[in-house]
Amino acid sequence: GVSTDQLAFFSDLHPPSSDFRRDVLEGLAATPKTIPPKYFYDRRGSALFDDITDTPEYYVMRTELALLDRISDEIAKRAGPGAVVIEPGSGSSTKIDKLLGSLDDPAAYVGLDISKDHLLAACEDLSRRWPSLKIGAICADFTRHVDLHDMPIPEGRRLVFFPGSTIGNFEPDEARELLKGIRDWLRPEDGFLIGVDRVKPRGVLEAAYDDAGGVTADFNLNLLTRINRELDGTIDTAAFEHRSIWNDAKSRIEMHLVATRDMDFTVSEQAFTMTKGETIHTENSHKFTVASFQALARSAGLEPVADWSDDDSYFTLHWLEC
Ligand code: AVJ
Repeated sequence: GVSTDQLAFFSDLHPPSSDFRRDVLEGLAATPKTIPPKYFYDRRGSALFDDITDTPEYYVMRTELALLDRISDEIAKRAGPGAVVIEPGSGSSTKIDKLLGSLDDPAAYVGLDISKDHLLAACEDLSRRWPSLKIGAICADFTRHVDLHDMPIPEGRRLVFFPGSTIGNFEPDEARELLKGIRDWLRPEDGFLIGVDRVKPRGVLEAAYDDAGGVTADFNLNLLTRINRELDGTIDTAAFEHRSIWNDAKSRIEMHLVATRDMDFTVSEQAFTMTKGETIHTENSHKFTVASFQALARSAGLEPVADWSDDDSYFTLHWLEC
């Protein structure tokens, strides 16, 4: 494992680890069949996600990065000197480096993640790139309420950073609970910067989740390969097709794996049947308008204070306060 020596603190709340086998067996037994998107990210899935961000159709990552560059002065002004950056789901080094590089002498970084290994590796990398920064780590499930009151968070104005439109992966009720949990970390002077992908023409969205090079298709289909490998599955992956579809009523892109013929398979010795055209629903990516996201934030007790968008109105960074 990774050492915790160079960290200012490490708090392990021992979050119950998710159970791939149980979730897949339950999801395949349900109607309609569904598997949570968090299981995309095995080694190959994580590499494929990185490749997705390089496709011409997937505008999300590059739009947010360009926006972060454009508004760096405003972020620095709002955060003030000596900020303590808190990142739930400590993720992309490119984004956190950009944010830290924009700020006026940031004092500390606190990462939170459900995976201890991922968290410690990310914090260790960060400490190598930002040697003078105080770095703390909290192993916890931030989709549940995480109480920071008794934790040794360094003094200073807090800036919670939640980029990437990860919020879009949650159902509205779950998203509200998550935001409420983050609200509880904030004091009146603190800020919360969150990246949110916007509603836009359906063709743009469907292409972003079904690129012509087939990278997103591979990413989606890799879930079946993972099931076969890790759960002793007999799924004929060649008999499935990737589909991305805009659900207007729910304002979300859905990804599915479509069975192209009737079939039987087993996973961990449990038998399943699918009929031609039946799908396994693997991801929802909710999209917001500025107003619909502000309404969600308000319903979680957060106050929208500022927002910035790219010139195409594809993506918005919202600054919220408690
Ligand atoms: C990582 C959840 C933000 O929804 O855009 C990208 C995941 N799935 N292409 C998104 C994803 C397919 C991504 N998030």
